[in-house]
Amino acid sequence: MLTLYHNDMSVCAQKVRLALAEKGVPHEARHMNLRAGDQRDPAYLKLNPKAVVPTLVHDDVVVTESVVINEYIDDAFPEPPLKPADAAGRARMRWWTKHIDDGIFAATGTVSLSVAFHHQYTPEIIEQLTQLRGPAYLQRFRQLQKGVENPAFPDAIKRLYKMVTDMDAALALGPWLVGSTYTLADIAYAPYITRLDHLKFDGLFMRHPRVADWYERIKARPAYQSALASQFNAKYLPLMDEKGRAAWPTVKTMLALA
Ligand SMILES: N[C@@H](CCC(=O)N[C@@H](CS)C(=O)NCC(=O)O)C(=O)O
Repeated sequence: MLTLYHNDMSVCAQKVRLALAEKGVPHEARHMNLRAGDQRDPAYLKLNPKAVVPTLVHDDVVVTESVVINEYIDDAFPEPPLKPADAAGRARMRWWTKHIDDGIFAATGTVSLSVAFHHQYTPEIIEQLTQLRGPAYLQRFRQLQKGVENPAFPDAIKRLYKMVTDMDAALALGPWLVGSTYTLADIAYAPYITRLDHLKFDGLFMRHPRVADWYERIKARPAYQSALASQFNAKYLPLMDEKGRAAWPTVKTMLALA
């Protein structure tokens, strides 16, 4: 029995859905409404004390942290393999997935919330999350509400642009991030480039044709269509589109892009 607790637009959950879809593993998907507070339900907190998605439950095994979950999926369901066969390739793959936890996820949160998602948070949600996560959360939220004027925004944008240029350099060496094989690294980055696309910040990667081509090949995979595209939230897309377009001139200036 395999159950995935997830959310349609969560980048962390999207990469787990993608791994399960590539494997064709049957599972029960339980969608968590993060704005309604499903992640704070006491029963869920027992599985995931941080009150975040995703969480994978496989029989009596509970796995949290999306990078760890995807490695677990590849170990528990070996076909088709999503890790390179050799040690050097696996190290390279983990270099990519580690950088998500080391900065790319946080930068994506800062950018997405500053530009678009903070508009969805009611005072009640902010209050509940502050109770759960502590006063530092409220302080951070007040900064996010400043939009592109959030003092953390320029560094977050620069981090995401570095992600794109790192990908571009890697893709000069082969069709996928770790050479000739599609791996958990490609799966992990698919939601992040998708987020830039949804925010209409595609100007960050369209100037790098190798990344643009990688994204086209990712989107063409049946797993992307079933696990991501068909589940995009119809309310979030226009919000990201509208707010992202308005922010783009500032982003361009910050990166001194032509
Ligand atoms: N490092 C964790 C991060 C999980 C995380 O923060 N998930 C976000 C969605 S991408 C979440 O559940 N947020 C809950 C909230 O907004 O209250 C992972 O990779 O699984």
